[in-house]
Amino acid sequence: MVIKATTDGLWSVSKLNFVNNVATGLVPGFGNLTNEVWVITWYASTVADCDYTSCGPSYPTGVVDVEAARITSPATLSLNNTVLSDRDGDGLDDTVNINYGVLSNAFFEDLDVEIHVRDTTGNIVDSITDRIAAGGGVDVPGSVYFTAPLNDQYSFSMVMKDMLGDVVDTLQTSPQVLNNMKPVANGTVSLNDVQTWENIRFLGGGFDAWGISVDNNSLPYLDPPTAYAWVFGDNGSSNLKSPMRSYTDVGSYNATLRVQDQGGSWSETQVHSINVSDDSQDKSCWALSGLPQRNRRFSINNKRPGHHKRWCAGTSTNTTHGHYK
Ligand SMILES: [Ca+2]
Ligand SMILES: [Ca+2]
Repeated sequence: MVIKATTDGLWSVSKLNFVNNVATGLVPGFGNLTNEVWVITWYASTVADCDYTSCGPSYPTGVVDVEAARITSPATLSLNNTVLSDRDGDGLDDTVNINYGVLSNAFFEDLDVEIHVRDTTGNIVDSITDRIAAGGGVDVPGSVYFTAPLNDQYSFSMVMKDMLGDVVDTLQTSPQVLNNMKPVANGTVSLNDVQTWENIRFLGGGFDAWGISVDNNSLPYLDPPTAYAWVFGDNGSSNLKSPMRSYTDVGSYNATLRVQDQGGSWSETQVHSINVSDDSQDKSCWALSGLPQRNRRFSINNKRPGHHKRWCAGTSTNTTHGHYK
């Protein structure tokens, strides 16, 4: 779109905004600031339409409809309501849904609503821009969701701009008290079925979701945990992210992981079942059965310094087990 300014006669070019084959442009002060407007368009012809030798009776044609309407007053922004909710179910509200409306008397126009979230100290903690198509004097609803990263009060300032980047309206909400939402523990273990003294890697993982979004079901930030708490079920524990360790005794254990977020909240407990067994005696005895008779007396499994040594002796069908003290 090319427009001519009234005062100095200079031409300026602005791109049209295309949505679903409809292009819109905004002309400032037509008949006042601007006195001439051209829209340049072209027909995207294929070679089959005309290859310069066999164009048929005529060149291909296209039709462009141009509609123009005056925007007699700038679009307005209104706050409909704010709805608090508790995503993590701890009884404390951690999320706010801000519902607003955009009213435009233009035939049609696109408007960018910038929303900034500020904490108690006035720092911007997150921002988003929501493009709203409005017009015809119909109030168009907009909606954003914000989930808090910390226990704090948050206020929301909204700035609506037209396609020329000019501010047409602003809005400010009252502060909303929000609580930190719990992080989620999401660790893994390298082995669930192990032998005694066999090392297991406990891989710590998780995320802390927060931020502003136009979609209720997806938050923009998934921060890594700030702390990890592993409890292994055998009186052992670790605050490392990914500890390596083993179990000394046969049994079934529930290793659990909790993670902490930047706001100091701990996640729900994630459980990993570990089954610890010891079939080393059978293995060594089966191995023995293939040896010559004179060597089949016994084998020793040296488990670790200071621990009982196991022995077994015999054949595959007749074995004896015992412990050296
Ligand atoms: Ca909550
Ligand atoms: Ca959190």
